[in-house]
Amino acid sequence: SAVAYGLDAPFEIEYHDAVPSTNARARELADEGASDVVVLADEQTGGRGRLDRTWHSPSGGIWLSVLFRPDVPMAATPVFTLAAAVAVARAAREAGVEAVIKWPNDVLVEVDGEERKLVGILTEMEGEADRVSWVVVGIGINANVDPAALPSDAGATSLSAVKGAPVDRRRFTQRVLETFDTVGADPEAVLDEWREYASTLGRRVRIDTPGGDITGEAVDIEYPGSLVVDTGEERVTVAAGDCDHLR
Ligand code: BTX
Repeated sequence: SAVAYGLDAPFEIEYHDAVPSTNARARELADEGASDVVVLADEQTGGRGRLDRTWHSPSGGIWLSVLFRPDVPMAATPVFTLAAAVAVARAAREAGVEAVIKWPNDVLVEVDGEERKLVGILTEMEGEADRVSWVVVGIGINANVDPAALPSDAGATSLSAVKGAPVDRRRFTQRVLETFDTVGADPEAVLDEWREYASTLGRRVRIDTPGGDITGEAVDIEYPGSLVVDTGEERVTVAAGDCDHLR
């Protein structure tokens, strides 16, 4: 429970020393009818990224999934993923790590002139187009993790590596959950704070979308999380895709 973990969080906490995947466990709880639960683990033995990729989750990280049942249509859910990125970026900044957000939800920090990944976010949901049944937002934070324990080609780093000292995981987790809970309920506030931390806006980007590549200047983010790109000829609104910063 939240009390057992020493967290005064707006959700009930189910803590595991080790679990295959907090997202998988949260989905199980969703199938049992639960809501407003956070599954939290010190280590994941089968952590997952998008498209069934592996998410390395050694002991010392903050691996968590928030299960909730918002009264929103499917199309509104990207804003929760942005809210998670905002919550972690804010907590990192409070802890002295200048985190930035790359569209849509990569939380990065610059190390030796290169943007390195601190966090991965995986949102899953079920329900009808006009109303979701549940949403699970999985947040993987490389907190007190040796980057050598992470895949070398992933361009990863950790809070402890950037700070040169471990972070207080309990406090960090609490701040992330508080911000997610408060900001996440207000889409305009999410977009405003996202703009404040964004490293993508004002940059030249190339986005690999199902309909082909789009290249141009990223000028804004729009509800529920689309990037507005000025291609020189027109402004296009991109809902999803892999984004590269070109300069
Ligand atoms: P993604 O598909 O964007 O990123 C996955 C890729 O990131 C991998 O292919 C690998 O290259 C790289 N990678 C793997 N582990 C790490 C790491 N620890 N740090 C940085 N880079 C890494 C991003 O997927 C979504 C990840 C969500 C993880 C959370 S943890 C809690 C919850 N439970 C669960 O199983 N997944 C989520």
